[in-house]
Amino acid sequence: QAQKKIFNETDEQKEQRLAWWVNDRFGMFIHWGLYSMPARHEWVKKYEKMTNEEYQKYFDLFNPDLYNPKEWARQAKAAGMKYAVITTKHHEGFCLFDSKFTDYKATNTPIKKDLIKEFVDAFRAEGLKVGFYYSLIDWHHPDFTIDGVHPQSPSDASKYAELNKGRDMNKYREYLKNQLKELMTNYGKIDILWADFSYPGEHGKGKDDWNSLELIKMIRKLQPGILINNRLDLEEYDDGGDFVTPEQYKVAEWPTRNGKKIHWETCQTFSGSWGYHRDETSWKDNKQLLVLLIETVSKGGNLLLNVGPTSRGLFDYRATDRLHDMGDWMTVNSRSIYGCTQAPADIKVPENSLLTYNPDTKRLYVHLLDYPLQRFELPGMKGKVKYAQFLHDGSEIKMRSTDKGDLALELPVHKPKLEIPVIELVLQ
Ligand code: FHN
Repeated sequence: QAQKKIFNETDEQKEQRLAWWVNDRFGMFIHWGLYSMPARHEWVKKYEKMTNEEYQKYFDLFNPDLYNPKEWARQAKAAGMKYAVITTKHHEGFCLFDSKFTDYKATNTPIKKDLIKEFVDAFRAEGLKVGFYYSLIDWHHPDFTIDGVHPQSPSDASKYAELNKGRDMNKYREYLKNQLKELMTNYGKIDILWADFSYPGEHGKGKDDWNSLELIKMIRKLQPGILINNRLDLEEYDDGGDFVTPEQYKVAEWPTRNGKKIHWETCQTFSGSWGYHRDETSWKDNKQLLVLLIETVSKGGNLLLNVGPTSRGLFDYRATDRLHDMGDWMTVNSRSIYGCTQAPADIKVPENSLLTYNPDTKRLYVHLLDYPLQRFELPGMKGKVKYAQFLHDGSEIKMRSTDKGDLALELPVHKPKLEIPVIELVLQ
């Protein structure tokens, strides 16, 4: 399929622009807004069909008095996360940043703060890259036309015309552009723009509703090194987004376009909700979370793992506990994540394990999902490995070749005290 491009960036220049992101692999997503007060999902306004008036009480009372982004940044860094993407505005339309173009913003609530400014300062101080999530959808703005996902979307489609009388999407497009310009101008170097989301089709909205082509050109002009996701509905262009964004499911294999592997980042929640959800019960356990991270990297992807802070400004204790546990594992095993990718195709994946590979150091990492008794065989690896060790303590693992051409590793009977032990192989 002929390459249709917006920009005249070469593939090498693009890979250079994305190099830090490909290396870092692991980031924090943060969904925070007025929806943290009802604390029953960030789509609560839609699910409960609330009007702006019914939702106003959350604006009037929003006061995250315990907000301390330095503590958030400390937890993210300790977990091994290298970048963070925060909702500057979610579908509810409430802006965490001090926008000139609306009164529906944090600086007009009891907290009276530009929460985004403090966020970028704190995360940069910890050495993390910063990204902005920005909702293209806005359920508060008077000119955003009521459509299929809007809280007031009618069951009878013939009602749309009446409901949208007086709503002017030209004014909304102007608002969208002005706010993105503020975000790309007022907060220093922004590393990622995570636009969310397009849903073209009947009663939907896509690139023409957002004026996506103009937006992406403006964003790149203001922030030349920025990475942009694929949700502006510009996928007809090879460079209409830098990475694809599968979410909330296990990605079977490295995504491709026209037969070529493309950059991808899966975003996932600890529980079933992006926003703080007090009564949510489906929380992933520590092993599931580690497998999610390792499996993603084993298929050449990034993991953006989400926290939904409370309306007091704290991480949910259930998230803090999981971040801490992931950090314990990453402290001794991050070498199998950072700078790693899918193992070469000619290396067979041993049973009950996941492989990652660092092409620069030529080291292969075997993640043992089910600890084997005493021996562990690497099919076809005879003569290909110089040295083997446990990654967590750097202790040698003795190995010998089998007459079948495999490599047999001799493991201690007792499993190291780790959710998922990792063997580092120095290849010939
Ligand atoms: O509707 C949003 C949802 O609330 C959340 O922000 C996710 C995160 O990727 N994006 C949309 C659903 O895909």
